[in-house]
Amino acid sequence: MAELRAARAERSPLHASIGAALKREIASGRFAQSDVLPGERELCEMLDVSRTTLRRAIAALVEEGVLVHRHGAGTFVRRSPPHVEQPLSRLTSFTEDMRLRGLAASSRVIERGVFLPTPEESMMLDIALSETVFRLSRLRLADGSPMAVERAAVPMRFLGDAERVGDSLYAALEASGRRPVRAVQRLRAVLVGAPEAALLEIAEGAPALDIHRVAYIADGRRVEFTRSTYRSDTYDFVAELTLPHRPRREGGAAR
Ligand code: 16G
Repeated sequence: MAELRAARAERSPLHASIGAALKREIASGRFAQSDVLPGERELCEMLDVSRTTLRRAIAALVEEGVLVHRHGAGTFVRRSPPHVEQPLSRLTSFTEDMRLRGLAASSRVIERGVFLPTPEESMMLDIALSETVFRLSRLRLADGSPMAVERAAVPMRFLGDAERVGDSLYAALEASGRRPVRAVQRLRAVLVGAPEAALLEIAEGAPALDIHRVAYIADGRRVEFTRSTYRSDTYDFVAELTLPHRPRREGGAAR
């Protein structure tokens, strides 16, 4: 902390010097063990600064993305999330994808239950508005870092019992013999709104990938409609492209 105190002697505005010194401490791994910053009072004492100066320094670091406020839990050092390359041609689940990469998948449930479908869900799943769906909205994390917000809907008739859904939706579908075998996915770039930004721990208005997946079981019925928002700095979606088959013209080479 000697360095932090020395920051006071620097000539730039005090909160900026304190912010820069805090950044150096973070980079040196000082707070890495718990990831949580000490409380305001402790930091003020350590740095010998007022709460106002400390708050300004911390607010600037939150704005920069170095620190993150978690409601009711404190201010954390933002760990850089894992970066993942995801082939677009494989129909795998989040849990499987993370396991394959040696990362621990976890979820924070935002909404879970059996509901009547929204008009969009009924249309995308090709079911009547009177048929119930199991809706599961989750923040998906890899090694504790937020990667995506996923809002899935599955017609109840394919699940039987919603209680059977544990950590993995695809594992539950597999267990009921209804694992999707094919899916159509649409990706587009979006700017995240405040609620998703807070969950993903990125700034409001930051770019993200919006993905809609409609998945089918072997007999062609739709089993899943999921809308996801993926952080743009965590995923590279990779697609393999091949030249379409072109019939040769009679007596000559294909154009
Ligand atoms: C993937 C799928 C999502 C599916 C989830 C199941 C994309 C864009 N999305 O994240 O549609 O619901 O896996 O994961 O790939 P789980 O079995 O771990 O719950």
